[in-house]
Order: sequence, then structure tokens, then C-alpha cells
Amino acid sequence: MDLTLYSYHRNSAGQRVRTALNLKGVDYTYLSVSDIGWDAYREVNPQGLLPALRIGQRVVAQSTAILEYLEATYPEPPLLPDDPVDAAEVRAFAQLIACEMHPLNNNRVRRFLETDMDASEAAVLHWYRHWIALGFDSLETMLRSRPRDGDFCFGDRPGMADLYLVPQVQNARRFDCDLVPYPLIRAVDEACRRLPAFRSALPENQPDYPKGRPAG
Ligand SMILES: N[C@@H](CCC(=O)N[C@@H](CS)C(=O)NCC(=O)O)C(=O)O
Repeated sequence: MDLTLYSYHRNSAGQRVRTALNLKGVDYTYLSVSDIGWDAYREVNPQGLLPALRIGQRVVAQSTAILEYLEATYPEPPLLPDDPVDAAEVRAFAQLIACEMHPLNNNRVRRFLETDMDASEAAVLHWYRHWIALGFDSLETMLRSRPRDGDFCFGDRPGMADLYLVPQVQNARRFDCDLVPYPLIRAVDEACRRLPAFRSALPENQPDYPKGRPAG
């Protein structure tokens, strides 16, 4: 099946999907919204958010739905453990990022705060860092109480939780959030970034990343 990923270099929800495609060794075409424009993209995905995956003639939105499709279609290597409780725990970690952190801080929310709510740059930054800290406090606690050791969120190979964590850490760094209180999060992030599947999904390694701009 031909797969086309609509994304953008800085699209952190898309980075989850790019990493999963790399981990699973699935070929795909990368199409940047900066090449086709937002109006054309909204024709493809009326939700108007990135990413979306074209699967043959059909288009699926929402990174979590796309990841579930990939997991069902390309089961190796698995992104979730076999044990249902272990799998639920991994999903809970990932969904804390996807549902409780990322949506509060994405571009359109920050834009709305600035333009419709008259929030100053400092107030928006305060908002951003507040939700990062609240989320990372919980994630760090979850990592601390893991039943097993390993370099990654849940064990000795990367999975669903790691796909969500790395772009979220990257966003937090972009907004100078304090990561000192999160040694376990930083350790997992470093372990992931050593892997080619994670590295080639980074913004700076996408074809639409502006030439000459430093990474990060
Ligand atoms: N829940 C969605 C989130 C998608 C999302 O918020 N994407 C951001 C980029 S990371 C976006 O398209 N933002 C456009 C905007 O904020 O205007 C998913 O997981 O796919």
C-alpha cells in the first residue's frame, strides 16, 4: 500500500508517526504542508491539523489513530507490550502527552492566547511552561515507579511511549522549560536520540527544514 505522510518539519505529532515508520522500516512519501499550502491541506484533512496519512485513496488524521493503523498493519517490531495491563500503562503515558499536554500548547492555542485573549509574550510562555511542568512531573513519577529497568520508557527497546516523549521534550527545550527536575525523562530522551529511527525523524532531518538553520 502506498503511504504518504502529510507533515511539516516541526510537526511534533507527525514526528511520532515518522519515528514509528522508521522503527518499523516502512517506506513512505513525506509531503510538507509548506509545499502544498494549508488550503490544499484542509481539502485533504478537514481537521486542518498535522499529520495525516494517505493510505492508498483514503486519508487518516490524528497521530494516535495513524499509529494504531501502523501497529495493526506492520506489527514488527511491536510498539506495545503483549500484556494488556503493561500495554494500558504505556498508552496512559503516551496519552498524558497527547491529550493533556500537547493540545494545550500547540500553535493555534498560543496564537489564540496572544491575539484573542491579549496575552503578552511572557504570559504565553508562563502558560506553556506551566503545562509542561505539570505533565512532566507526572511522567517522571511514572518512570520512577516502573516495574522494570531499561533505557527506554518501558523496557529495553523503544515503544509507543518513547514516540510521544521525544518530540514533547524537544518542544519543551524550544521554549526553555526547566528540565533539570526530570533526570529520567532526559535519560530516555538521550537513549532514543542515539537511535537512527529517532534521529531521522527529527525536524532538522526533514527535507523542508530551512537550510542553514541550526538544529533544535
Ligand atoms: N491530536 C493531534 C494533534 C495535531 C496537532 O496539534 N498538530 C499541530 C502540529 S504538532 C498542528 O497541526 N498545528 C496547527 C496549528 O496549531 O495551527 C494529533 O495527534 O495528530
